[in-house]
Amino acid sequence: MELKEEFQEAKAWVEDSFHLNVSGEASLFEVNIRYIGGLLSAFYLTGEEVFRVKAIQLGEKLLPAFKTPTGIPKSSVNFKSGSWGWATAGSSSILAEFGSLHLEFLHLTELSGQQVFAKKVRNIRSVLRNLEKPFGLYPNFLSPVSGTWVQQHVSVGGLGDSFYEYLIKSWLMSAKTDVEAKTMYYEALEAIETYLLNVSPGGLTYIAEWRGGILDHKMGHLACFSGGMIALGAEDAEEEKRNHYRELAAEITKTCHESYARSDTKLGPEAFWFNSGREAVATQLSESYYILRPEVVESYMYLWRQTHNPIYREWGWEVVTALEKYCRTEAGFSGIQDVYSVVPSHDNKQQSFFLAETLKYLYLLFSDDDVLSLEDWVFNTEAHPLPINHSGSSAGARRPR
Ligand code: DMJ
Repeated sequence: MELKEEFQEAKAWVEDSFHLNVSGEASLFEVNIRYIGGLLSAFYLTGEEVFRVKAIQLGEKLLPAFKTPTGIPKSSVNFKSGSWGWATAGSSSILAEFGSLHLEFLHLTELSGQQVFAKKVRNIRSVLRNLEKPFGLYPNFLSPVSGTWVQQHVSVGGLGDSFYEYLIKSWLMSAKTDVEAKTMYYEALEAIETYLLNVSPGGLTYIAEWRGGILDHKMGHLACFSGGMIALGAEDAEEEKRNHYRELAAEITKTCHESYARSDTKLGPEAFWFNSGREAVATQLSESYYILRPEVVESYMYLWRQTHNPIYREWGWEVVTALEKYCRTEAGFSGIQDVYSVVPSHDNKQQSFFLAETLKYLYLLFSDDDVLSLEDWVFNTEAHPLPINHSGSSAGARRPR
């Protein structure tokens, strides 16, 4: 983006002020997708050694979280003491968290020569592969001690989401050699389609949440990344399913657009329902907020690159206009508490994924296809680009040009 001065400033901060010997609990997942992902991208895009070194040091800090009987990591780790603990889910580990390490950890092995990172994520893969799955579905909670599912809650939104994303992206990042990831992705998608996919009376396609066989007819904003994921994966599906997946991706993305279009601000709520005659709208204030999330524009970007249908740029522009109107503040951009009110009540937070993802996907939506081409890059779940392995090495890394 030619933001060279800002880049130099950020690099100086990483060099001088990004200290890792700090006390306090850090989330394995968030540190991985936001910090390690960001550092890896910065290294691949610039070749600056400091980013490679920091990414590896940070990766080493996370390793104590894997000291469990199954090797399924716990959710948090203390950088200073190296102790590790439980996170929000009581005694379980969360599918989207331990299932979204694969891309970054393979790159850590590639860039450090240490096999330990790759070994950790390959073990997670094999534990998951070998587990009995209810109807082929992956529940969101797993005990890292016994290696058994803790609850039967399945979701393509929060708690599950990026696990599915990392399967298809592992296949793509390996230059289509990681057949296991591909197989697991299409099997999981098929189960999701069979048990979670629905069409509303008004004709909107959505992915519900599953609780031991009972459906919650709602979709979280987070689940809206799935339009983009299904589009991305459509091209490598069996030939007779490709068109079907392209259409499914477009339908889900259309539904997510509806959740924006049906609000007064033209920004979408945190969750929207399909019940009691209501479609694609939040049903209570506690789920009516928008915190600058990226998933909907992420799908517009993938669908645009796949189809070049101008509707996706039009929809993206609606978001730009609404962000300017309702989220811009003197100091930056802020989330809003109610997308159904045109008098914005700001939450006073600019989430880091706004720059990393929301603005990046919007930028890419309006760029030529060869800017971070999908032939050469996969985006981690925080939209940090990682190179596709065209060289056949273990992770897929290519030295920066
Ligand atoms: C991001 O941190 C990542 O995309 C994550 O996978 C879930 N969603 C948030 C932003 O909404």
